[in-house]
Amino acid sequence: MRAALAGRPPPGPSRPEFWRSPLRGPWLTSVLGVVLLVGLTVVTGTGMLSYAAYNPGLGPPNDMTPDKGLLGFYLFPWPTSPYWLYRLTQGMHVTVGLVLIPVLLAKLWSVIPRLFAWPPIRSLGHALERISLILLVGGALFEFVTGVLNIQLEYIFPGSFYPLHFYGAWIFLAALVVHVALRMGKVRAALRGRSLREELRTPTRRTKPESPDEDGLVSPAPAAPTISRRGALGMVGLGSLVMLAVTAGQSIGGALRTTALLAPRGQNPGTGPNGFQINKTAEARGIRESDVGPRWRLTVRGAGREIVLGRDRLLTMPQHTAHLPIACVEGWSTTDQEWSGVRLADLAALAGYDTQPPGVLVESLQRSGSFRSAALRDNQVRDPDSLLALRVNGADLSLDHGYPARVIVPANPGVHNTKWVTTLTFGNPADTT
Ligand SMILES: Nc1nc2c(c(=O)[nH]1)N[C@H]1C(S)=C(S)[C@@H](COP(=O)(O)O)O[C@H]1N2
Ligand SMILES: [Mo]
Repeated sequence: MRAALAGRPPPGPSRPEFWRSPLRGPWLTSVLGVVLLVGLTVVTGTGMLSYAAYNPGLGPPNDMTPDKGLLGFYLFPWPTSPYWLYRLTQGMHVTVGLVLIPVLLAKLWSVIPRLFAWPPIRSLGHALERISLILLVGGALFEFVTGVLNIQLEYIFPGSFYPLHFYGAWIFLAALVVHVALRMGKVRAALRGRSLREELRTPTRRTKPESPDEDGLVSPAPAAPTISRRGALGMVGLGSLVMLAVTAGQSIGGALRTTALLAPRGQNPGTGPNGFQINKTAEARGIRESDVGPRWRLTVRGAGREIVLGRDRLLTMPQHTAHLPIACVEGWSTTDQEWSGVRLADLAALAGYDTQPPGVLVESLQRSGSFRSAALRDNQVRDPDSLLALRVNGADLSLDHGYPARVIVPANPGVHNTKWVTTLTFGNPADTT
């Protein structure tokens, strides 16, 4: 049995001569691997920050992964300054992730003969290595696919995006650490074996296969080259540049917004004071005109007190102005908008917390669906730029931007800037961070 398995592989992709590209080899794989490693470090780091930005330590409704255990080891109170922090980190997470797609595909192409290696399992060590590769490749594909689906289509898969993308990331990361540790030596040797500069000067007609390698990446029966390594790397780079060009505008904004052809929220959010991106419209969230008319009231609860205010009353309180962006987990963000309204700290004072206000649970009119409420930490309530906004860019909030009142907090993920607010409950929720 063993001899049969170890013998000649069945016809098809398990035969080394099936794979004929003269470009495949340890050098090309290593170059793509290094680019991917640098990029994925950025994507992973900003992804971990994105998770921390939700302040999951505040418990429900923020925490969508209550069973995270030790995986939350690095969580820290998300700051409110610099106010553009989440705009930057999440813009990078999504943009760099999308830009890496061509590199990831090229890297997988470069190692595909190994997927069919024969015999499939040679030893226990080999079996373990292959399992780690399944977790690595599967984890990478899973993270890219869930990420892209979340920004393009939103939550079409069963369950919530957050736990899937979060736990998937840890599986992927563990497999990546193993992979890098196992391959670092080979990568070094492969990169030393050929000069990048030389390779970038080599045209197709002078392109030669790499020398045979023990991993079987180099074809034993290479076809004549139809493209140079320079050309192949150039195509991947061009693919990444195109991804960058059609997405980065959604985070950078201004005139570039019109170039963000792949951006899910459209390139033209309209004009006027309320002419900036809308995530969920009032209609989509089932907000009724009657809910937000003259009968709308804000309930502020605190240390044994409960106050009910109308919008007119809120407008007679000291109004404060802050220039802040909306930055969504989906990667898009707005440029700074001029919000004005009542400071959250002033509302906390109404509720009995004159100094050092605690955190707050914010609830909206929205009856169901995600993001109808969010918890903010004490540092977020205390920031003088944290507002219950009533107006934006000199006009009343539009219904879609959260009229009669919405939260806006510096560096806060968009999803926690709750629209159509009805209740603020001050007090520190169980903080397990
Ligand atoms: N009540 C409520 N608030 C909400 C949402 C929601 O669906 N319901 N969406 C959030 C998300 S995901 C984002 S990115 C911001 C977007 O704010 P905007 O639509 O005013 O740009 O609002 C947040 N506030
Ligand atoms: Mo969002």
